[in-house]
Amino acid sequence: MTYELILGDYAYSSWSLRGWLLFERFGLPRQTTLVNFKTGGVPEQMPGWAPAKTVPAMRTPDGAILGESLAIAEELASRFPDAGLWPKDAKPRAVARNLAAEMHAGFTALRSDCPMNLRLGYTGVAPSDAVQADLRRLELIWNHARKTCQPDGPWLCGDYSAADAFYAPIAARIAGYGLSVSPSAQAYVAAHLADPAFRRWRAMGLVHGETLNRYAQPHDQTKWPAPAPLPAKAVENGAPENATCPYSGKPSTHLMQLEGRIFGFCNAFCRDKTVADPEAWPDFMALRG
Ligand SMILES: N[C@@H](CCC(=O)N[C@@H](CS)C(=O)NCC(=O)O)C(=O)O
Repeated sequence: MTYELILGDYAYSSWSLRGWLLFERFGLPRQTTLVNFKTGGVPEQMPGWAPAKTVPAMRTPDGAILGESLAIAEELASRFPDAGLWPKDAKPRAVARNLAAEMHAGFTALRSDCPMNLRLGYTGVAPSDAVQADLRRLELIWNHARKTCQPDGPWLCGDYSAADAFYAPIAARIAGYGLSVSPSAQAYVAAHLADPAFRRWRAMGLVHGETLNRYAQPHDQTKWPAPAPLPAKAVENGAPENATCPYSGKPSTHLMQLEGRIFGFCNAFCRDKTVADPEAWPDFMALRG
């Protein structure tokens, strides 16, 4: 028995992104299933997960069900004390916990006016006063965290922690809606957009699931505001240089072309998520050399 994780749509489910990052970013084992945001209600698609009724939800090997992402973070930190979900030192750990808790409880204007959509960016967005107040609050608490924790790198409290996982979808909203923030907040947003784990999630969101009109916003659309991925494409014919899929070890059946070379994968999803952003996938990049 391992940990089970149930998630929503990669492109639109910001809470699912948080739950997934808590596992993916800290190398934790899990078996993942997805609900389909197009075909019906979330609770109806989670029979057997009660009392959880939203995604993400986690079932522990001993059968506890957690439907709150903050509780998932705390429980994983208790059960995997060496994984580094929270900073080791007491003071940055306290700051990180407070950041995650404030995210879990707040920023309702930003969350409701700017729903996460990893498939596109918007331009010319005029944020409401309430969204601007949320942005000012983010600047304040992010700056406070940096001042208190003095991190060497881009993350808020030292090494990447659960607090950063909680703010990854906020970074995606700031970037995706082109919201104006200070240079230091912009650098934090850019760190999330460049983070390979975030990029893996987004790559899956580009190729799995459909565009859902209910998330469409009345703004002009633009490209996702991050550097373009390596120019890969799916191809039908060719001789792959790898006989087996870099992810599963199964025979190569689905082909991708990159930089004049042909690579093989064991199924369309493995191929297409790699086409979407080759550099996000360490096992593929090791193959590419
Ligand atoms: N409190 C939950 C919130 C999760 C949540 O609202 N998830 C959304 C998807 S992003 C959901 O499942 N919505 C479906 C619904 O409310 O029926 C958490 O911390 O994880």
